[in-house]
Amino acid sequence: MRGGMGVALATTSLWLASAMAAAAEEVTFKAISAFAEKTFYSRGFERFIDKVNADGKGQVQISYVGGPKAMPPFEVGNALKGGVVDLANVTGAFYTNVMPEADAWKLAEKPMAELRKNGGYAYMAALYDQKMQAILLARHIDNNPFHLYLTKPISGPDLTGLKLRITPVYRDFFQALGATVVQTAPGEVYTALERGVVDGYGWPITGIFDLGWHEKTKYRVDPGFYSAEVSILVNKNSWGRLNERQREIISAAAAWIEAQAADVGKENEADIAKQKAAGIEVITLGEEFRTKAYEAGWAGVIRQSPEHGPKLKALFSK
Ligand code: 173
Repeated sequence: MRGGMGVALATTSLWLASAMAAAAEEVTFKAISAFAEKTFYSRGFERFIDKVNADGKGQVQISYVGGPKAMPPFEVGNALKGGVVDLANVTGAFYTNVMPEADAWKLAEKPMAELRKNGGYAYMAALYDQKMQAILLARHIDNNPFHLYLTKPISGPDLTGLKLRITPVYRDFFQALGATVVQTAPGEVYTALERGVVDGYGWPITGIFDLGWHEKTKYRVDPGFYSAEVSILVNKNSWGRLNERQREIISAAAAWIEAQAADVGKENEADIAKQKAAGIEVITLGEEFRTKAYEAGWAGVIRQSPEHGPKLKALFSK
């Protein structure tokens, strides 16, 4: 009896001690998205967060501070690099100030699974390590072409006289076709269209309904070009604070969400139908529109990064 009680007490205190150790070990990461909460480009990140928070109880948790209301999108890269946030959901075009090469993801014509094998991912990982103090955990958006959307029609691949909203994604291409460009965060596109400050904008095939742009959009230009990239990055020092088990929880959620990039094609089709139903007309240009996009895109990456651009082109192109 007494012995049994002693064992029970010892067991209880052991349990208490390990519970306390686990509680003390639990790490909470702060996460930000460069895209508005609950919109298309944040959703994969939000699913990743939910999974980590479910699988990581007592180990690692993610506190999501939200989207551009919490931080301007073009500042997310610097915040991640400096450890102001531990995790970020962001596209390369938003942090070319820190790492110009990041915008080259859009030009990859191979899936991430292949780039993780052929050295393409490893080449970029070294640049993330040096320039961003970061690790790219998962690319959850791929297979998602960009398009030019307009309020006025065009009759060919000549954008002379048009003022277009851009990010670094589209700059070299639209300028090569003669456009005047103005960079804005996604949050400013609606007002720019409403006020007639721009005649159109670059954006991927999905998501124009999220912020109401369909109301102001009359035409979509086909074909699409490149493949939009949105990825989850982690600060290197933050990653260094995790133990093996905590890293495994995050890595498993990252692999799970990266595998879902293959499903983006279904979302593309859904938005194409939705755009049609909204009365957005399609202006179809020849395949040389797309060819020109890649030429201008790679020329831009190589100009920004003469050292790494050509190597990335060799690793990323078909
Ligand atoms: O147009 C943009 O803001 C942009 O660069 C982008 C990149 C990836 C996904 C969505 C938008």
